[in-house]
Amino acid sequence: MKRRSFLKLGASLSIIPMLPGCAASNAVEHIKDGEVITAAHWGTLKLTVKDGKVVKSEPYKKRSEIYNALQYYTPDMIYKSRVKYPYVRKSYLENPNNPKPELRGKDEWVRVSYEKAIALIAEELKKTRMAKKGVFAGSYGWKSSGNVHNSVVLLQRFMNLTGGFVGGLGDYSTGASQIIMPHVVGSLEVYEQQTSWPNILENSKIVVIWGANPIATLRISWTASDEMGHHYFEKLKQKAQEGKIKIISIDPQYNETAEYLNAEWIAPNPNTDVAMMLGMAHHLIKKNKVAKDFLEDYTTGYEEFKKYVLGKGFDKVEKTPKWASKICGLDEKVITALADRFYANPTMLMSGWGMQRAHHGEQPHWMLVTLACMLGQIGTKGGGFGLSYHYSNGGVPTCKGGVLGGINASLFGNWDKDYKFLGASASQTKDGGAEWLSAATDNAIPVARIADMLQNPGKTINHNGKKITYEDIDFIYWVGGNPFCHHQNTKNLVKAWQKPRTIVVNEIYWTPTAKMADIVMPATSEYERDDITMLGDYSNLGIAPMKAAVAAVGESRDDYQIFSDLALYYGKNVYNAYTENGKKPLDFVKQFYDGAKKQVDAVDEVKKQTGEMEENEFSAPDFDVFWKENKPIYFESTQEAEEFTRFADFLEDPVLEALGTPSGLIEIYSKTIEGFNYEGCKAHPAWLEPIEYLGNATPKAPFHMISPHPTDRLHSQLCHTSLRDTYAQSGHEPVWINDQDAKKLGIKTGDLVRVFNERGSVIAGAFVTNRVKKSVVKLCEGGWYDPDENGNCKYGSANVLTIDMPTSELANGNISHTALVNIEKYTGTVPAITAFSDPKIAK
Ligand code: PGD
Repeated sequence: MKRRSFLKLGASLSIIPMLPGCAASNAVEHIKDGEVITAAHWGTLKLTVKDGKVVKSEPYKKRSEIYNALQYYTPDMIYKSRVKYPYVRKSYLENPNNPKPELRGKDEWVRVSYEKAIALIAEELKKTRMAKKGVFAGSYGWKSSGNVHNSVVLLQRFMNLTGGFVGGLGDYSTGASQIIMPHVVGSLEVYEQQTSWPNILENSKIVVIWGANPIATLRISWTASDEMGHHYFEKLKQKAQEGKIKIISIDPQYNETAEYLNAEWIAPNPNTDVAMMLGMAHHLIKKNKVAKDFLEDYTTGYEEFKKYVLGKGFDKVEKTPKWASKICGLDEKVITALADRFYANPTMLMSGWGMQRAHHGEQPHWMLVTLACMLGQIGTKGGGFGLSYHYSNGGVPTCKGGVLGGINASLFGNWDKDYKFLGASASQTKDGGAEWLSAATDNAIPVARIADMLQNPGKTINHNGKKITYEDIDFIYWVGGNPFCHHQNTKNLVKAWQKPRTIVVNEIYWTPTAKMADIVMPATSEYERDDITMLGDYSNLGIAPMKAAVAAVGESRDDYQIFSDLALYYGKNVYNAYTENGKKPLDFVKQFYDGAKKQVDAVDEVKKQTGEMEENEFSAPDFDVFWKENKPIYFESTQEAEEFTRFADFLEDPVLEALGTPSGLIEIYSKTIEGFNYEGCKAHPAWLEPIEYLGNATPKAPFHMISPHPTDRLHSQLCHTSLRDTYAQSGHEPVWINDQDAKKLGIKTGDLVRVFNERGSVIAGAFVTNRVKKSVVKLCEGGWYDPDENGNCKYGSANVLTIDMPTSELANGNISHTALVNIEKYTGTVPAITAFSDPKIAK
């Protein structure tokens, strides 16, 4: 990062005194008794409030019969495991210059006043910058719903105003696919609207759910789930029952979705889907069942790929179904029959993202697209591929209404006029921002390389054709995320985490990450503050108010308040810039609503002109009425959205509707990637052996562990609630073990087991089932890390066992589904689980 500008700023800051007004209370209007309608990632909720406390939580206006357990635990989300006051780790408080980082997670905590905590954070941040050390505020995480209290953006808005930060690139969800797909089809695909559900229901004959569990994952949305995805899966089930659509689940586990849909189950070994697809491709070539016209008109590089499949490629191996069978563990006939059925029927290949969270995770979706090209159905109403049917209700027709704005990390106003005090001028950068703003972004790292960066300052890595050099990070500020649950190889992260001098976390709960900080600021939950959110991501179904239901718990403060107070410490002008001259959260709520209302009014106007709506009708009331009524407003989809077919325009005219790839076509062979000359990603999709999988398993680690998203949590969120009692086995995170494997190991459901490998071990509760393939175990991600004295986990957090390595030099995604483990019955003394209790607080 270039230091000149913020050094100048830092120097000027040291003379700014603390200003009065800091730590204004978090007062917010709320009712004492009654009902409040609000929304969370897991849907629209009706909360019952009695004597100023939330006593009941249930769904509001369900759009699907499918049960969503997450909607019933709001009281626990408000009152359990809370960080109620600001705390500083004892050794850090004693001497921030020699804070004994090895005691993170072990030290006692000291309660301090809010004002003291604000001053300490601000001073130590200044000190870090003066010393020319790096500040990391990439702060990855799913935070809470709400367009104002977006904690990650609020943090970055503050950092941008006070000296910049090292950020994160991409995400843990789709790290590999979001980089490879633009090379292949010119768009992200993982976050694009899908061919509409009405089209699928009408035109598909086979729906393949390939490594996805939408009945579980559609319980949540990035904004707030509208449950319309579940609604369409109900319709899909109906079609299957009528015998009109065949549903196939390709997955090492027979998941909730397969069970719900009574799907045919094909269970390849984990991480071997590419080999399986290559076997299918070989069969299609040999049987001359290839859509030649499609390949010729819409793709480039097929001939190179064909050579590879037929054994004339870089590895000289012919990818016969027999070859594939040995790797993926499926019978040759299963592979060839699937290929035949897909070729003969309109087939929609709906893929999840788990398969790309694996070593060489760039390959599975590239290969899936290639297979779909060979079948020639891309752009048709019932065929092709889709990478987002399991996420945020992809495929649900988009409604026409308004879209809410949100708080942003960049700054408002006129640069030269409003931000001169920051010591940079608009002319310094092309986009009107300060030099250090661009520099911070330039130095961003692929999110999952966090531990690598902390441990190796100055190291240069390859990333999608570029070079990135790691900063020397000495200050981390994390909000809205839980890296001690989400990042791979937790014990290595514990080591890496000892490198910086200062770590600050704003948290609602005493999560494993909060416990690993130096300073913890108590954040309000979404039920204690005013906010607003969209309903449904792709569907744009409506807008929900998120009105505070209760007062802030303890001395917790909104992240907005915390960062406003930090900004004030830096000076009145910084505060004014941060708060846009003193705006309160409700001012932003109104501003975002009013912006959306203008768009809704314009849609209404057209309807009035065409007679679809009466002159005196309106879809969006004035803000005061909307807020007082405390009810969501809903929009309607259009005929066009109902009929939407992804890639239909491209199919119609590949020249005028060319894709955003260098050739304008689907790139089965990418010259761009060829030019990168990476070991881990060739110029066409290929089988590249994972570092760990059943094909190289040893007696020391004979099982492949998959760690998918949990059904009854959102990652680590809700793990501390009593919902856990409904799925835990003997109080621990459940691990699924195949019944034949369990028999050999003498393990029964409810037994405590030790799951382990060279990276660490966890105690989990066995769930014995025939719904997971032999030699595979399933331990869902997101269980709270509960370290014993050796850093092993007493509760069952999957990432203690996973590998912290990039997918390849192309995308640097995480490889959480590539891990071999061993498992045995636990016979030792069972340590008490402390993950959900408060840490040691000094008296
Ligand atoms: P969450 O549990 O949602 O997980 O990782 P992520 O960190 O997003 O964490 C959000 C945290 O934010 C919680 O601790 C919550 O209390 C806090 N929070 C919520 N609202 C607020 C707020 O308003 N203010 C503040 N200050 N804090 C708040 C998820 C990540 O895990 C993701 S997205 C994926 S896709 C990955 N998936 C896997 C996987 O499949 N397998 C494994 N093994 N590992 C994974 N890790 C990744």
